[in-house]
Amino acid sequence: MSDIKSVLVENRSFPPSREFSESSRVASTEEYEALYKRADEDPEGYWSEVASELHWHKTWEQVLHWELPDAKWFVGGETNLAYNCLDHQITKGLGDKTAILFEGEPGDVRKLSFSELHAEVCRFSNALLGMGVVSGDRVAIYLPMIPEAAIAMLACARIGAIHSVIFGGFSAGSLSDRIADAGISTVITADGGYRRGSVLELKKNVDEALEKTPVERVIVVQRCKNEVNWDNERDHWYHDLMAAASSEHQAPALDSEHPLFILYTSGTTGKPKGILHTTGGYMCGVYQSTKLVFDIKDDDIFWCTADVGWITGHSYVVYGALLNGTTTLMYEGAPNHPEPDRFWELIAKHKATILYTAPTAIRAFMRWGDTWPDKHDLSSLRLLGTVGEPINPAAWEWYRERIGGNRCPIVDTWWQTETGSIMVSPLPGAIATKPGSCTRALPGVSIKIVNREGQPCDTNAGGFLVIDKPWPSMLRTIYGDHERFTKTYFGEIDGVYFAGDGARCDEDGYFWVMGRVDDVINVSGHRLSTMEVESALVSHPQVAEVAVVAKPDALKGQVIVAFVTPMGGVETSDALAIELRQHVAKEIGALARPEEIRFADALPKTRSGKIMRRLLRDLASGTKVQGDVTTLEDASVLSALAAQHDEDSDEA
Ligand code: 7RM
Repeated sequence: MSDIKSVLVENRSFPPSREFSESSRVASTEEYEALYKRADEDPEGYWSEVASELHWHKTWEQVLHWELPDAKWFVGGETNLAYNCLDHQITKGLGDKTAILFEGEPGDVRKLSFSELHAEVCRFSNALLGMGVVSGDRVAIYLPMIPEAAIAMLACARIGAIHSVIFGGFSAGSLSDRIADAGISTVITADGGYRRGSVLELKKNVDEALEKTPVERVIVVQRCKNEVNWDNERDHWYHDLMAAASSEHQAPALDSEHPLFILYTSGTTGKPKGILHTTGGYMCGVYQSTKLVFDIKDDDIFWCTADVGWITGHSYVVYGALLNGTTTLMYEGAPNHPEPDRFWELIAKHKATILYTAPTAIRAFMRWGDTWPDKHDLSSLRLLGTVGEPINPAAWEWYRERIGGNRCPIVDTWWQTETGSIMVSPLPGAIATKPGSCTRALPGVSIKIVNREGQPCDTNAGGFLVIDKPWPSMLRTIYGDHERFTKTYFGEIDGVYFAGDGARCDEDGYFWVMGRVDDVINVSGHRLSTMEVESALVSHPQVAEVAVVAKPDALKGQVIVAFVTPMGGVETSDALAIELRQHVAKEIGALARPEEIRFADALPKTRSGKIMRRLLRDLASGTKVQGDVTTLEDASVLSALAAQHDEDSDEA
């Protein structure tokens, strides 16, 4: 882990302004504090009360079994997440209520009530079972943001198959790596998906991926009537399977610790980690956090704009909303198609009450100008949320004013793929907000800022964000690599979960997250590892060595700058730089494409041969190279790189 100081930036602090939300569930700071205290003193009591609000086929015998780093929640309990999302809601009388409100990029709208969604999920559960998919099988879902993505997830959860959703923007290569790592038996995909007016060739990527890593079966949803290649032995149309399947299915009782899903996320190495979540604890975490943070009301239309390929889509587009009997709005396409007001049009048209999105999107909207949101009636909104990266106060204020009409509280939610659900966030109506701070920990969640030795940091002093008590929705392992799990999360600071973020806690007990302290970078709210991008670049035949660093960016938070030493005899050119950028997009996906390629005859290294990334970071961001360079092996390398940069900036 790198030095914490490198990520600390000065943050302006605004005087607390109380956010009002009429009759909010937790109605005051005092109430929040009492609830927090109660949960902190007796976490098991608190979480068992939460769990009691859900349906269990069999009640647990023990709330928590904790043997660091291994947690088991609701031991001996049996439940079914899909049952809780569907059957249980129907029992409560919500059968006719809209569960999924979908709009495709071309403008097609579909509404599925809880009863209709239940029938679809049962049908697909039967279809999967009929093909031989059994409990514990791993199923990859590589779909656009269409209702079938939620149906596929819920059907897997219902029969106990472990889903692994792979974001549609990932390349065939990334798909293949994940299929191999998870031992996938079945892939669910589509003939295509709409994005910015064109068709994403999902099935084609799957075909390419499966050349390297074959699976037993592929199920294809017809979305675009796009022509696709077909393997009669392996490929099945979703609509054929559904037409033949019964809509009756009894949800089986699954052990509380039954594996629910694997979701890949970037770590410090080149190989993404398969984060494994289990059933009962994850269910309680997402249920309760949705309810408290978004202060869910019966008539909410909840729009979380994340793709289901990310944890935010899992926990808040699908599971958290449905567990609360809430209507979830799903949109397939780009925010600026056909015009930059698509989001505002959607909100006005569908009367969305909650908008939950990423700071990078907010900054893009700001850039596109106020005229776009101003054209639409956004008065249905009552609450705004952000997630994925720290939000800069200017974006926060714009969001509050232009989108929320100075009326809607903003919940800045800190959490991770690994935490499963929101850990730190204001509760609307109960916690005053400060732009840029995710404020305070949710009840039942214990966050500390500590130094490397695990000692608490002073007020406002930067340190490492850790979680010092187990929580229900915590990851249980890295799939297939429990040792890496233990080392990554519990091996850095003794006895606590290490999140990999630097943060400080202010005089009011508010948390300010500064960013990653490891080699994970955050481009537009998406996690990438520098090594992952480096491996992609060195796989190009003309590349000898490469170092990838992040550079701060006003729109995307961070962008990727790659320092590349070409193979001997290779002529560097703009064309080669373009080709290398393309190569990364092809190897990983467009989200990993470097913003900038800088060629260098050599990279700055220490005498022991370590690349001095700190220097490269300074070079990339155009700040003067700071600190000690006495260990630099060949100082001429640095001056050559610096000179190159000066030339670059002269051009600009
Ligand atoms: C939900 C999600 C996790 C990393 C995390 C942070 C950063 C997320 C915030 C944030 C500041 C926030 N999962 N992060 N939310 N930083 N304020 N509200 O994003 O696994 O993809 O990323 O994202 O660095 O460690 S994730």
